[in-house]
Amino acid sequence: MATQFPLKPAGTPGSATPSRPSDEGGSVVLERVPQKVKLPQMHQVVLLNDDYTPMEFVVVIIQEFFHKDRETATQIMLKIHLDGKGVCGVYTRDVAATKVDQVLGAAQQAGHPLQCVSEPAE
Ligand code: TYC
Repeated sequence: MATQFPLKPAGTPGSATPSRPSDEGGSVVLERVPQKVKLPQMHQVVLLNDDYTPMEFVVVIIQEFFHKDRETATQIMLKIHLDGKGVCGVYTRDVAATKVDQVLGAAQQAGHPLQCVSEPAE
């Protein structure tokens, strides 16, 4: 879809203003066109609890991939440990999918069964 510039000459197709005769010195009246952009659907990246992945590994993962400080990462890890799952961050769909891939790759490389999913937020 083509991007609509917010201002366009009055009298052009779609405009509420009628066109005017062209003998007025060549001036062009611009009118504001309401933008019809929607914010993208956001996706939350969720880590799942398991009985084997070390707590320290999960804290480092949350720090590394979700840019949380150590204290916040520890709180999120403990929430996951107690509740079974927890949100580590909210992103556009592609960024969330990349985070999931990064977490699963790091967990697999380290030999831990840590699971990570993304889901639409709200
Ligand atoms: N339950 C794990 C343990 O006791 C720790 C853990 C926390 C694992 C969060 C996964 O997403 C997780 N070692």
